[in-house]
Amino acid sequence: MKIGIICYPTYGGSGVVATELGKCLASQLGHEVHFITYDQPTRLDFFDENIYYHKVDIKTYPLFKYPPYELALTSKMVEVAESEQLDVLHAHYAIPHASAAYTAKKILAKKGINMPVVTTLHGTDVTLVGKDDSLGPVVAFSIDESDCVTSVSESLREETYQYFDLTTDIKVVPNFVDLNRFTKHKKDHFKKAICPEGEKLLIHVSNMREVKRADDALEIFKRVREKIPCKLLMVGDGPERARLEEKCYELRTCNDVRFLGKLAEVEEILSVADLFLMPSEKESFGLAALEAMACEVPVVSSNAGGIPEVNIEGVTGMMSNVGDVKDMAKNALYILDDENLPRFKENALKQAQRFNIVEICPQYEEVYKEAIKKS
Ligand code: GMT
Repeated sequence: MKIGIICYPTYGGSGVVATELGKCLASQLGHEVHFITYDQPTRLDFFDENIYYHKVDIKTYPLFKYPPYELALTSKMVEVAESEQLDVLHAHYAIPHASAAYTAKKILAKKGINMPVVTTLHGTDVTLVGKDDSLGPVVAFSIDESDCVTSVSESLREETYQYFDLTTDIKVVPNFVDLNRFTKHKKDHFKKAICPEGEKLLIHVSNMREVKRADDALEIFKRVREKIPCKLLMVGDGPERARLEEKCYELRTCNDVRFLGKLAEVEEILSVADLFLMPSEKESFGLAALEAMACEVPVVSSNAGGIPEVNIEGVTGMMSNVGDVKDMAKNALYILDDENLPRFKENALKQAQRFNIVEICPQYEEVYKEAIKKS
């Protein structure tokens, strides 16, 4: 198949899932994959004969207070679909990709080209941004008009039906992890450098937006540090980062907290961590937690959204209500106890193996076939 993938090229979840899926479809399953986006996707930094990247060129003009990205994207989809003779367009994250794909489909139909559209819902495109009145009607319409719709968790599927009055069937295709890349790497020298006295190492990885409640990670760490020697790594970057760094000074923990920014090879640092913190307000799936688990790191998290589908209570980690940092700290101390840690680590890996990309990727292949048949 020739597959067009429309996604955000950023470090965050939906872009990562779209890129890893495209890589797998091309390298493992022999499809031709065309990424259509405004920048080189973060994890697409190599050559593969079956992978193409088409950059959306956004024109500015003094009249435009807001450059018309959606129109430029739609035009690029039409151009690529026609010139590369695509079989299917796969929009990752509904806004504005699903509505752009809908318009592209209509334009292509006028040219006598049938173009099936698959939309994958990732989370905030429904639960935060999508349900807002300013976008809701278009988001609901374009989801309903897609030939096939998938969501990354059961919880997101349910929430989507709660928020929108839809007639379409949403199929759950869970997120996945590349177990060849996300595996425990031998990086003992990292651990020695970060935790010279054998301290326990906690880690938080996110795009540091408000919804991640990274403050809570700092609060949990403060409480854990009162009981056992430990260090915290804060990985990623985002609008909250400067404030979070300030907060470490307020909490008087900055000697033991390091902000590392965005890391291209996050699996290397995950490999030396003992516990992953995901206190999110909302989380449709929690890909960052899954990647940590694949590196044998158990998870202390909130029980928001789809997290319970990934982090199994008392098995791969523990969960608390959103904002209950006291309970999360208690759970962290329980897991970090040398009596318990090896069991949690082992279980985390076993659970991650259930989300092996090699098994999940063909599920998307089936969705494409269904969309082609339907349209
Ligand atoms: O979490 C974010 O802010 C990024 C966002 C995205 O779309 O890039 O992540 C969402 O999609 C990920 C991949 O499907 C999921 O693992 C995340 O749970 C989801 N985030 C939220 O629902 C807040």
